[in-house]
Parts: sequence; C-alpha cells; structure tokens
Amino acid sequence: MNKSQDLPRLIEVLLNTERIVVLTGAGISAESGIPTFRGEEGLWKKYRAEQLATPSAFSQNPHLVWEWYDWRRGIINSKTPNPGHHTLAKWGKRFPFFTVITQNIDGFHQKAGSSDVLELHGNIWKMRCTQKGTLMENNEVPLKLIPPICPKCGALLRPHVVWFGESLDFSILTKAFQLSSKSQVMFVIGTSAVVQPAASLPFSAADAGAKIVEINPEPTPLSSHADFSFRGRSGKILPMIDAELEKAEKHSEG
Ligand code: BV8
Repeated sequence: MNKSQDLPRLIEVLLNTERIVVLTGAGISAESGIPTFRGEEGLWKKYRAEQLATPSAFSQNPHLVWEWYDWRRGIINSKTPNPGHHTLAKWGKRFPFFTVITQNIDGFHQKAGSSDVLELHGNIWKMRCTQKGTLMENNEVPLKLIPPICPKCGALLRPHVVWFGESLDFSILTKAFQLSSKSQVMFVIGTSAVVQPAASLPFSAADAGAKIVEINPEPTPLSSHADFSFRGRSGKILPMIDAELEKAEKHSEG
C-alpha cells in the first residue's frame, strides 16, 4: 500500500486529534445521485455551470437560470444524504472541534445531522430579493412561478448562492480560513479543487501544520500536497475509515 493510503497511520493520527475541518465539493453528493459540475452528467441541456451560475447569465436570461435551479432543486428534493454525509455527521459528535466547510448548496450535510456547517456558496433552498436583499426560504418543487418574485416588493428573486465572479460572504470566508489554519487534520472530499477561493483552504491548513486527507476517485491539483490520498468514492471510504477508527478505539480502551 503506498504511503498516502496508509490507513493505520491515519487512524493513529485521528486517535490523537481534536480539531478537524472538512472541505467538501459536489463529489460527496454524487452517490446520492446529484450530478457533479465537471463530470459527464454535469451538463444541463447544452450548458455548463460556469455559463449559467453567473450574474450576467441571470441579468440576460433570469428565466433560463431559474429553470436550471428549478431542475436542480427537483433532483435534490428527490434524493437523500448518503453514508459519506452520515459519517461526517457522526464524527461531528465524536471530535471536540469539527466543522464541515462545504462548496455544495444542497443542504445535505445538515440533512444528515451535521450541526457545524459553513456554506461557502450559499444554499439552493434560499432566495433573496434583487432590490431589497430580503432573504427567504422557499422549498416549492417545482417552482409555481419562474422566475419567482419577491412577495414583499414584487421585484425579481435570485437564488441565494455565490455565482462565478461574485465575492463570497466575507465573514463566512474569514471563519473558514481561521478554522482551516487552526485544524490538526483537514479532510478534502469530492472536490476538483479548482474553484477559488475554496481551493486555497487546504493550503492554508497545510501551511499551519495540518495533515491533509484527500478522498476522491480522481487525482486533483491538491493530491500531490496531501499527506493521505484515498482513491475512491467517499460513500465507501468514509464508513471504512470510521469502522477502523471504532475498532482502534475499542482496542485502546483495552
Ligand atoms: C471569487 C454555487 C472574488 C452556485 C459555485 C483565479 C483564477 C481563475 C479564476 C478565478 C480565480 N479566482 C477566482 C476566480 C473566479 C472563479 C473561479 O475559481 N473559477 C474557476 C473555474 C477557476 N471564482 C469565483 O468566481 C468565486 N468568487 O473568487 O470572488 C472574485 C470576484 C471577481 C473576479 C475574480 C475573483 C466564486 C466561486 C463560487 C462559484 N459558485 N457554486 C451553484 O452551485 O449553482 S462553484 C461550483 O463549482 C460548486 O459550488 C463547487 O464549489 C464548484 C467546484 O466544483 P466541485 O464541488 O469541486 O465539483 P466538481 O464537479 O468540479 O468536482 C467533483 C469532484 O468530485 C471531482 O474531483 C470528482 O472526481 C469527485 N467525485 C466524483 N464522485 C465522487 C467524487 N469524490 C468522492 N466520492 C465520489 N463518489
């Protein structure tokens, strides 16, 4: 087994760890049946996310952009979190300091029971008024009106998500970097690690001395910097690590 898939060594590290952050991307929800961005199924009609998840696409054609989000809301609404999400929720109760920093907007970490979740790119069930910024929750599937309008002032509503070319919420991003640089271990799960500024978080953790554990069936720009790199699906790998951790805990309790 090559060093980077050294499970016993990872378990040894985890037994002596209190502070963990996890960065997740679309890949952790892939086994729930939600299309990733850059996989084959990431296409919608003939568009890619980078063409639709932008302010200019929305101002040019709010109806088309809302059709895309309505389609995604429909898929997310019909799926459930998978064992990868549930393992992280379990670890959130096991480790004293445990935060999930997600790039995903599907809300599946919270649905699986994770309580400390930072949503870097927003949430697909939230909308905000383009005029007044009023924030609201809307779980209609399918949307009765496309594009939806603000019940308060009648202006267009937009998804409460961060589009390409838009800045992330400053306080959320600051907290994400602070937690990363204080972590002892950072798991990086199901992300192609190309979208900034999220992709810089693992480097901030590593610079502060954290061990980086990547879980992804494919190599990414982060792989060569990771201390551990498990080539596989998170819905399988995370429960496997959890089972080994439980065994080691029982053994160390004597
Ligand atoms: C910003 C919300 C300041 C919306 C999303 C530097 C260079 C070049 C460009 C930039 C740069 N800095 C900033 C930019 C611009 C841009 C950017 O990074 N572009 C990329 C394409 C290079 N960044 C931004 O615009 C950000 N804003 O920086 O503000 C600024 C302002 C103006 C100009 C410059 C800077 C905002 C980025 C947020 C965009 N919003 N989502 C929505 O969802 O509709 S991004 C979207 O793609 C997702 O949120 C996700 O975060 C992101 C990345 O996708 P992944 O999650 O990684 O998914 P992907 O499909 O790519 O990969 C899936 C992975 O899972 C794969 O590796 C696969 O192997 C793996 N996998 C598959 N199955 C499994 C699995 N893993 C485990 N188990 C499995 N079963």
